[in-house]
Amino acid sequence: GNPEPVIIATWKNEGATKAGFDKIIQTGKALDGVEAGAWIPEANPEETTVGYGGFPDRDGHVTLDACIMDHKGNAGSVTFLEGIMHPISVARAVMEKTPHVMLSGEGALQFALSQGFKKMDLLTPKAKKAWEEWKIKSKYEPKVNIERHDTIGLLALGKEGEIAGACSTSGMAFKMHGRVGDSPIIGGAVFCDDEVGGACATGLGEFVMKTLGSFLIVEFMRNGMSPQQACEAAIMRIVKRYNYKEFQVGYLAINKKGDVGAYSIQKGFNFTITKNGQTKVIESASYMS
Ligand code: SD4
Repeated sequence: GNPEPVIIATWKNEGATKAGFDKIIQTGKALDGVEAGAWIPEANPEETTVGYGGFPDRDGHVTLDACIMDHKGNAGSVTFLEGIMHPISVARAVMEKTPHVMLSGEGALQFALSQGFKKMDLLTPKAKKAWEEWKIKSKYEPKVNIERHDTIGLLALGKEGEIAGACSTSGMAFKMHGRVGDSPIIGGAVFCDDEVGGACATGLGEFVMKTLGSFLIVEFMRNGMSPQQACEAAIMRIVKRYNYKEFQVGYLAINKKGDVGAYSIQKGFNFTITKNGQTKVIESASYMS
């Protein structure tokens, strides 16, 4: 028989995994679960790294990246999108309603509006204040584990044992205008292959993009590694080649049996899992102690 439905998310995101799990119980589908999970931080103004309430770029624009992938290998993504609270659902619409994989910026916004999404101002007073304080020194320095909550990556197994993944973010705070990270990159922040499993990423997107981390993890699993071993091997790719000392990347992986793995460069990464209706936050092992 199929394994029990399970959903995992980067960081402490109990609201997201519970909402995603409930959705899987309702519709049966992993894809619905990861989308419903991403909605929670996207709509939460207190979450300063995803959707509404996300910190802006250095020019004061909240620009969103998101992607989604299903068990058939379909994928959709939006990048540099402004003014839409739920970029994950726009990414899903790109996947389901267009012949394309990725829409960007103004074109992504036009598409979203044509699909009935409503435009709104995503810059909250809290995020605006943080930006104004940042502007005094205007120094871009991505911080490790700035917050407990961060870019959300999600992976789920649905009722048929099928796999899906999603990711949603406002990107690195105070990034250059136009900067796009790993979060909308299929194979970077998310990859699923229904024969093998799935992976997702959080942290410094530049490292994830340069090593195509989630694709790499799935390929490692295809070649026989466990989800845990595959996450560790993908972190080692970064550590071997780049100056990782000040930076964080965290990976999650799941295989078709529902076994999960997690690994990060720095201490402080964790993830949330909901299965059998139970939700737990688990600390990840890390390369640096
Ligand atoms: C990015 N990976 O834009 C995202 C940001 C992130 O923890 O995950 N922050 O690079």
